[in-house]
Amino acid sequence: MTHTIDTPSGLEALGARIRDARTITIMTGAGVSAASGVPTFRGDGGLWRSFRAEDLATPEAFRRDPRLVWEWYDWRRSLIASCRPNPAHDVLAQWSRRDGVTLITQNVDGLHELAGSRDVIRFHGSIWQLRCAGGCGTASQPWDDRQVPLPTLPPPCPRCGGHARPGVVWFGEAIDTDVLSRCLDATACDVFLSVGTSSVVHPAAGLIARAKAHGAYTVEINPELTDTARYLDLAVALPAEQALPALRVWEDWRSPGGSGHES
Ligand code: BV8
Repeated sequence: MTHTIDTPSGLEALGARIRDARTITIMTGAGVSAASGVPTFRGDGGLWRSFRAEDLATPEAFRRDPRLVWEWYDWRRSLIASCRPNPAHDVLAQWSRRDGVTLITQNVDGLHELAGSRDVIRFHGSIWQLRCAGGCGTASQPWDDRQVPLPTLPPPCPRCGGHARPGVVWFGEAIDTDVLSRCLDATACDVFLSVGTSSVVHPAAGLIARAKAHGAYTVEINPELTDTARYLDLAVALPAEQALPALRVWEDWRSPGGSGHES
């Protein structure tokens, strides 16, 4: 039976449970960056030119019209470049300094790293990385490119001159095997928090069920209840930027200065 909390004042017990946990795994989605101004995928106003992510974030769309797909990514990169971490990112950056904490994100925006989180497991890659679309030998070695806007669309692969592609995982593409293995291992934890995700996209959406099967205490932080309700011990129906600071898990929580936010 899922217990629901919808006011910050009811979070003490969860804060204490997290403080006392030996291992904590957090998986975040687009909702954690919403307060930073990064549009979510399936929320209002989150879509671009009425396209759906599922229509553009695919190898087929890229093969059909690489320029259109790159216009979408270049637009997102330009938008994200002006976004800063919010208190949700800042609190998770503080937590990630503790032993036993694993942070997995489905987001490709890099805001967890900007807030100071270390060793972020990027389940779907990074919008700030490119890799050769032609597999000229650099196919598995992405490179960083933070230019906004990009000077040429599609950008060229510096090695073969063919098209580069965004260093993200598209629909129909497999998750990196090492990344997936680390995430599956991390579901064997005391507390699993799913923060700001609609839990629609697999295999990421399946991690909470595995954590539950491992005996983890499972929590969702999302103003909307998602389909994972059947795996939840606790639903926190609050925005992440309110709920995470309100947990006051480690009283010495201070914004690490990366984003200047107070709780
Ligand atoms: C694969 C990178 C196999 C690109 C992304 C099983 C069942 C059903 C379907 C499948 C399945 N297995 C596979 C599939 C197919 C597919 C899939 O899941 N389709 C879905 C749409 C049905 N999955 C795949 O294709 C995956 N690959 O399975 O490969 C394979 C195996 C071997 C060999 C070959 C192939 C790959 C999927 C990866 C897709 N790439 N992103 C890019 O970003 O451009 S997914 C994309 O969606 C983003 O990464 C995003 O993170 C992710 C999930 O979305 P959310 O983060 O949840 O965002 P959303 O807008 O949906 O929700 C936001 C939530 O936040 C809402 O609930 C809202 O209420 C909440 N919120 C809002 N504000 C706040 C908040 N919460 C807290 N605080 C707030 N302030």
